[in-house]
Parts: sequence; structure tokens; C-alpha cells
Amino acid sequence: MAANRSLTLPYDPELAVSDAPLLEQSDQAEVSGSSGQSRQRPVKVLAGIFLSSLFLLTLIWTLFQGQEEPRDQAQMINANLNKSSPSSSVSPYSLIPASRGVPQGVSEKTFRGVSDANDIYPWTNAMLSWQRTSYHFQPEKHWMNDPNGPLFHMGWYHLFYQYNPDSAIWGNITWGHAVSRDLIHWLYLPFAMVPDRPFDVNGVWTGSATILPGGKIVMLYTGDTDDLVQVQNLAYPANLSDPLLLDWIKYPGNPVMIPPPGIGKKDFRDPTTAWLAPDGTKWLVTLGSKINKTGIAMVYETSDFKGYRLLDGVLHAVPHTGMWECVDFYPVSTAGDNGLDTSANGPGTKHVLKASLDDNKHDYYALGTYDPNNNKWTPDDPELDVGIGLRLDYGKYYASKTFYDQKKKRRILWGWIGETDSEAADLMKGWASVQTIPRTVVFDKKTGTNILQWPVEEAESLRFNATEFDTVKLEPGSIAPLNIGSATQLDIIASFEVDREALEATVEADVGYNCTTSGGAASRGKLGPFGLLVLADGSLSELTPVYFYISKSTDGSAETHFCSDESRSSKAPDVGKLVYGSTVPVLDGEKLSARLLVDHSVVESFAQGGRRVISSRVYPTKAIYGAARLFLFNNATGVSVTASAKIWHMQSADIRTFPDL
Ligand code: DQQ
Repeated sequence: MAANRSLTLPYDPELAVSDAPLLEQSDQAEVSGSSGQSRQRPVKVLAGIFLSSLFLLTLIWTLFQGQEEPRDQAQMINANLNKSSPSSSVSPYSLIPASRGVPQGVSEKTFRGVSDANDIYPWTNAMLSWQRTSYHFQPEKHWMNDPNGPLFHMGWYHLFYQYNPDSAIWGNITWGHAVSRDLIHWLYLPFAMVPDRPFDVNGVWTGSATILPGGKIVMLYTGDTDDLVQVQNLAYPANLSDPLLLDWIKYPGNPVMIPPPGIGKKDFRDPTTAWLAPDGTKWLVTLGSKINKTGIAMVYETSDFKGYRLLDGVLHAVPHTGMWECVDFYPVSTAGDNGLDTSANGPGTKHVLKASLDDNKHDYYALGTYDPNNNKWTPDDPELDVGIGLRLDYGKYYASKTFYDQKKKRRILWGWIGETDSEAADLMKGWASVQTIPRTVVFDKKTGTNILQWPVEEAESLRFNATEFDTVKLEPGSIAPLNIGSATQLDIIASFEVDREALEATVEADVGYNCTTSGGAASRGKLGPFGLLVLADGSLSELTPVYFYISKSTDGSAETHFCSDESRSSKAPDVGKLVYGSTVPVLDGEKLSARLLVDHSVVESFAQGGRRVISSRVYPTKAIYGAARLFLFNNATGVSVTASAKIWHMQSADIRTFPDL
């Protein structure tokens, strides 16, 4: 177990652990493998499953009471809704949805945006099944959240993920496991780790992989103990020569880190990939916490991944940002185009520090410099520090994590896109959440102020049937259909040029414009909005605009905003409909450009080569299947826009259970 040290005490060698070599075979022999779906769980877990099943059954009974000979869940609920309801009947929305996660000491996992809706939409099976994505990774059924421990090993990409094997809501967290040759087509494997030990019986929570020189793999993850204390645990593959890494061994000496004095027992989680200390023998790992309202990243040192020493001070802290979950810390190259191994440092590198803010459920990052001798990271711009500056994604996105892909020498980012419908709808669908299309991450050498995120090149293998639209003139207030047929699975690249004369002649336009608060795409200004309408039906009764909006102040300076507006995405009242977005840097001579990945209920939008990204969840009722259409639009009043677009249909990814397992 780790030395139980305060954050400020100097290192005490007495408290250090043995110098035993990393992960000896003898460690492995002490416990049996822990993979497989049918492992026994302690009574406590069974009791938890029983209680949550009882709760669910009660909820479903409440929903369906009074129905005779039900045919299926959606029909039952719809039939129920179409009845005139006596005042004594219970609507799921008259109950505030139970908080999931918070009582156990992690961020809220229930989408609360629809809890006070008065109406429930009569969802049909067709509508609900349309919502399932076709080329994003998601489990076959049930709940998923954070991506965990991504890595590349013997020709396979591995993705682990927070998973509830029993339901489409958060709980009983287990590590799901899937492998892929190309990050697009996936094979589900048996669970990697289930909550079955005192040190993780209340949840096998988020963690990261470190690949050691020579290829050994160590996994550090947070366990929620039998006493509901957050601790860090060590696990490793039982058989490194297995390309599928099917069996995982939990180190019998777990936990290897416990909350030190001054740190709350529920404020200590999500260890990162480790990096080599300057001496080349010790490893450093950071994880998130808070002291009062200050979010912090603490650093531990280890030589064998079994014993840890808490270093004095912190890697970084930002007041008023609250608990930091899922910290990520990695170098980016300021000179080359390749990604960097987590241990790289020195000239030509900057370091990205990312934290997922428990308080507002957004992933924030900042660029800065890492001093390995003092273990301090300093932001390039204190005004854009972690939690107060840039976000990785301005939409529905959380708990992201990168890994270094040694095969293609790139850094790849995964992120969790949650649902913004009701839990009742998720239970009807039988699933909740998807992962983003994995994105490569590089430093933006042109701006020097942000990273660039871009879908991995392998996503392009799904493209077929390209259609190009060249220099489409969009006068103020116009809409142009892009006749490509059904528009539910698309990869779109589009560029927009505003009329230069009109732009320059405009002296003031919408100073203070803000995507989230300025009325969405229906609100017209001189220089915006213009862009694309995705998942729109032919009569435009449902549509999701993804657009640019230029604001200009009297001194002539212009700001470009990139937004995604869900407010008219669905006729259903019981789904979240937000307007997302941010400003985006546009350099002299650059056209405005966007890439959109449309995959049923998910729209991932990238502006200016990935300087800003927005992931939206939308749940249309009409613009589905063959009725989903695509349009260009210009809702500006004072400028015409010329648009060009190339659109590919996207095949579905092949995602299924590994044969013979
Ligand atoms: N999800 C995990 C935690 C993490 C949180 C639990 C972030 O380890 O802090 O499912 O979504």
C-alpha cells in the first residue's frame, strides 16, 4: 500500500516500498485471473444488483400499471401516455430522477435537463431504434461511460470502458473490453475486470494503461472500496503474449494508493498513464482531487507500480474549479506532426493538462510547460488555465482520455458522449452512451494556442458514394437542399466564404455574440448564422443547424463563432435541446471550414481543422431513416456566402462479439 503521506511532507525513505522488480510472476501466481463474464461476485454486489433491480422493476411497474397484455415496452408506454391520465397516475417526470454517481462520490451520471418536462413523447420502437449509432463504438446493450486504459498491443487496439452489465443506467461499474484492428470495427470481449474485491467492490472505476520498456503493461485504476473509499489499484495482464489480453490480474497488495491526509476519501480518483521521471528509472503518475473548491492534480512517484510516494506540492491547481476527474497529461510536439509518447519532454514539446470538471461536466484543457525537476506544470496563458479556458469539446462530452499509438506514432483521444434524453427512454432503448470517433491530437502550429482534434484517418475507410457541391451561392435568408438522399450516416467537409466587400463594409455586428445565449440559428444578424442543417426533414419541422456566426466590433476586429443548435432538433419535449459552441480562431487567408460526422443521434462537428469541436445528441421524430435530409443555409441579413461541400455516405462499422468467445 502507498505511504499515507500529507501533501506537503518531505519524502520519508522509511515509507518507501520495496525495490522489487516490476510485476514479478510471483505476483501473478497469487490470484486467479479476473476476466470473464460469469465470475462470482460477493454477496454485497449481489445485494446491490438485487436492490437496483427491485428499484427498476418498481419503476417499470409504475410506468406500466393498468396495461393489459403488453406487447413491448415502447408500445406499453405509448399506450399509457395516450390514455387520459387520472390525476392520481404517476408520470416518470413527476418524480425527480434518482441521482446516479453522486451518492457514491463521483460526478452526476443522470442527465437532468429533462427532469421537469411536463410531456412525455410517445416514442415508437422505430424512433428509438433509429437513435442507435452505426459507426460509433457502443456496447451491444446497457450503460457505458468513461473510456478506460486505451492501448495498442500486438496488432490490436484495446478499449476498456465503464460499463453497467445490468442496466441502461449508471451503477455496478465493471470494465467492458473491446478490441479493434483499426479503431473503427470492434469485437466485444469478456469483461476485463468486475467489482469483486474489497478494494473495488463498489465499482471498478476509471484508469489508464502504461506500457513499460520491454512491453509489459500495467493498469492503474480507481476502486470504490467496501467502505466507499476511493483508492488506486494495480492490475496487469495474466498473459502478455495474448494479443487479446483477455485475463487481468488484480495485484493482491491492492490498494496501492489511499487518500492521503487532507484529501477527502471521495475526492481521489482516475490515475493517468505514468511517465518516466528524469532519472529514467522512476515513474510518475498524476490523479485528480480537490482541496476545498480548488481542483488539483497530485503526483505520485513509483519504481515498481506497487509502492508509491506522494510528491510535495501538486502538478497544478486552479481555484474555484472544484473536483478534477479523469485528469490527462501528455506532451505534444511543437515542431513535428507526430504524436509523442507520454514520457517525451524537452525542446520542441509542450504539455497538455486536461481535467474533467465534476462541477459542470465539461472537459477543459490548457497548453503549458512541464518542469520535471519540480513536477510543476505552468499554463502558457494563465487566463486560459485548466477549467477556465478552452474545452476539448463544447457539446455533450466528458471524461476523455488519450493514449500514444506506437503503431502509427500518434496520440489518440477518446471521449464519452452521454445521452440527453430521459432515463425512461434509455431504459426503453436498452442502452445509453457512445464513445466519440477516436481523434488524433496535435499542437496547432499555426495558432500556437490550441490543439487540433481530427477523426482518425481510419474513419475514412467507411466513406462511399461521394457527392460534391461546388461554390453554391447562398443569398441572405436562403436555404439550399443538398440532394444526397437519406442523410443519417454522413461524413461532410464544407467550406464557406463570406462576401468580402460586405464583411469589410460592416462596422459593427453582434458584439458580445455567444453561441449558447444568443438565440441559436433562428436569431439573425448581419454576418450570421450560415452553415449546414443536418438531420432535417423535408418540411424543416425538425433540423439541427451547425453554423458559423461572425461578430464584429467598431474597431474593425472580427470574431468567428462555431455553434450547434439543438433547439429545433426534435418535436419531442422530453429531450435536452441546447445550443452549444464557442469562438474559433480563423487566420488571415483561411476559409471557414467544418467537418461533420453524422451518425443517427450523434453529430460530431469540427471547425477550422479541429480547433474547436462540438458533439451533439439529437433525437428527431420525423427526420429519421429515409426522411433525414441535408441543407446549406444562410440566415445572415447582411452578407451572401459561397459554400462548397463534399459529402460521403458512411457504411456501418462492424461491431460484434468476438467469435468463439
Ligand atoms: N466516472 C468514473 C470515475 C470518474 C467518473 C466512475 C467520471 O472514476 O471520476 O464511473 O465520469
